[in-house]
Amino acid sequence: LHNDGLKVGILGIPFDKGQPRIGVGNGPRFIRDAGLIKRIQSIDKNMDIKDYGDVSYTVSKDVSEEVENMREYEHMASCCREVSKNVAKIINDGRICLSLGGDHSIGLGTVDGHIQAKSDNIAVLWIDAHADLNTNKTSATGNVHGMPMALLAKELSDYWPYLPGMDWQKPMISLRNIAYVGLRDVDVYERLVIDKLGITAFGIEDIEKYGIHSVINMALEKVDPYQNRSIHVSYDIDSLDALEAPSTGTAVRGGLTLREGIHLMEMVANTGRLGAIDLVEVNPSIGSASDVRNTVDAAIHIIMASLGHKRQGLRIKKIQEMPLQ
Ligand code: EXY
Ligand code: MN
Ligand code: MN
Ligand code: MN
Repeated sequence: LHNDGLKVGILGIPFDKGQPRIGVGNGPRFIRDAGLIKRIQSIDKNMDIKDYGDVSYTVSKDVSEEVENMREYEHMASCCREVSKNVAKIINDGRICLSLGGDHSIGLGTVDGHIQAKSDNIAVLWIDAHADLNTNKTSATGNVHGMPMALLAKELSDYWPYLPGMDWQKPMISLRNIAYVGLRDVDVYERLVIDKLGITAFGIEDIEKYGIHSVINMALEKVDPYQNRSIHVSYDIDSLDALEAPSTGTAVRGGLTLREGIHLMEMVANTGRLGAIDLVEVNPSIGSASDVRNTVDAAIHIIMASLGHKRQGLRIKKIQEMPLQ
């Protein structure tokens, strides 16, 4: 079979302090132990896959101040700084960066690293039941996994207080280059910001109305109109229906089917411009053993679709490649 030259770098981010439930830090281990690398390799034996291991961090002194209504702020800020460096390095190594969460607060670091490596020229698809668009002023929970989009958005930078130890996090992304897909649990201030700033947002009712295929075409058209940006897919497993992916901290019924999740990733893969994927919020401490198996397996299907797995089977290009002669 042909070698399309795909190079992939895997980064584990066992971070769980962006939300209150234990277990989500074990996401990377469970996803790897379910045979992630073997299954990705099965897509194409010539694919070049490198596992960069897990990110570790220490809370440095310059981040030790507390920020109002941001739980474990200093951990998130310190971890994301390391995440950003690692993601930038993997992309600069010429690889698609696959980050395994961890809770979604790590999206601040992964998107930042991608921005650094591609000098701003990226587009983000945030696939999620939630908008993750609260500031510390609007959040009802203080959980920082509900805030990464608001931290990344250029247009919201005036709505934050000084954030100690976050000076690395620059430049930021314009909301013009992000689109949401799968929203169905949006807080009142998040809705206000989406409407006021005109953020491209496809809720689950839009998927109902237009179908996932048109929704992704519309989303890509908006965030990457000239088809020249490096695409970042930040995939929160809770975008899937709670029956498909039960082992996650903020599950919401009535979500995407796995088929829709796979199809949207196949579409992104077909652009040839995928630069980074995050797969976050898999929590192996929630639900039964079979819930965990189903959730981890769903995550791996989503990842495989993004890296070129074809449900129809791979088409052999040249007759000389036929093994049966
Ligand atoms: N909007 C709620 C909050 O800010 O606490 C819930 C956020 C859940 C965020 C998750 C995983 O995508
Ligand atoms: Mn603390
Ligand atoms: Mn999220
Ligand atoms: Mn979510």
